[in-house]
Amino acid sequence: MAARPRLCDRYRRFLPITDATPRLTLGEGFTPLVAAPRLGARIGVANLHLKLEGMNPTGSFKDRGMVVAVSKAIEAGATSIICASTGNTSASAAAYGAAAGIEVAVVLPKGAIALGKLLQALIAGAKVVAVDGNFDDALRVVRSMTAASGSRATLVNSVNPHRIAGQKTAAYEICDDLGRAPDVLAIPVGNAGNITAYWAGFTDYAMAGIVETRPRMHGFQAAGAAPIVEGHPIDDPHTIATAIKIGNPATWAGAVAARDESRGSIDAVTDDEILTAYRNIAEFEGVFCEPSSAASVAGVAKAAASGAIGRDELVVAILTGNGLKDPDTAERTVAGRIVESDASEAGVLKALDW
Ligand code: AN7
Repeated sequence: MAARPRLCDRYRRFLPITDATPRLTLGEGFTPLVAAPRLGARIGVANLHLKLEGMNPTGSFKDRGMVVAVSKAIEAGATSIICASTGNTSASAAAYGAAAGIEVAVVLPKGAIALGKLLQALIAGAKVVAVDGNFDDALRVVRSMTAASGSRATLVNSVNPHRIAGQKTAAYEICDDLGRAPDVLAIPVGNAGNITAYWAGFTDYAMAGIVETRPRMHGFQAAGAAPIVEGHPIDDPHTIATAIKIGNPATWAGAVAARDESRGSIDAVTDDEILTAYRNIAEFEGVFCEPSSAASVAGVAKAAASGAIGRDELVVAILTGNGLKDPDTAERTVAGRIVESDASEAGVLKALDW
């Protein structure tokens, strides 16, 4: 496997990996960074790139951090892991836990998880508990369950520093692919671990002298779940972007530091703006991402319109998860588009209006 090393080997000098760390992998990382000229022209930026994190093994960026967190958990002797999740963390924990042969428990807000993500956790054999409450309630429960030393399970939410360490690798990949850091990094913000990890990753590369600059970090929350924008926790967050439906982000301070140190911003985008971006990403670039991921592109469109992002800046938007995870939102978006016909050439020509 010389041609394509493991992610943890490629960036080992920046990761908490030692010779004692088990070599676990599902082939995470190395995701495409693709130019998006048609989408860029549509939303007012001339040099837009999309980082396709939905190409990770379980279809989201979570795998970068999960591979490190689960490896370190096993190294420390853990036999079970637990997390709260809006869906993607649980899908990733279930998969890496299965591959490692350890017990996985996931605690989810009842009725608020995209179908694909729920099925990923179940099919991998995780124990799934749906609680009467939102993500913030679920996180509170699992944090208190694992707070005592000697707890039977390792917490693999992004409050686990190994998760953040692994997620930094996406920033390294972007710099390696571009040969420089971008001017702007646009990213959805939920629990705020990822924006924190990217900023740490860009900072690692700048400190190591691999890049000369760091990007402005532009984070975007859904308008009904925008605690950092509003400056206080939201008790009852709401948005169609269920992955980022979070009212009290665990890594709030990290997001604020990334924003301020980079002279960036954290802004809100409405569900309508998210859904417009979700359709545009697919229709102009052929990339199917999940609604929460489209918050990054919705945010770039908004910031380009206001002048906060300049037309000629090098912009990278992170598409954090795969569109196939949330078939219900996709189905609602395209409802009524199928035209029926009898099985004849004439019928199909007529149906196509050709
Ligand atoms: C597709 O899975 O919080 O700001 O429990 O799934 O690091 O939380 C997911 C978050 C963006 C936000 N895009 O990242 C979970 C969870 C997608 C996501 C985010 C999530 P953070």
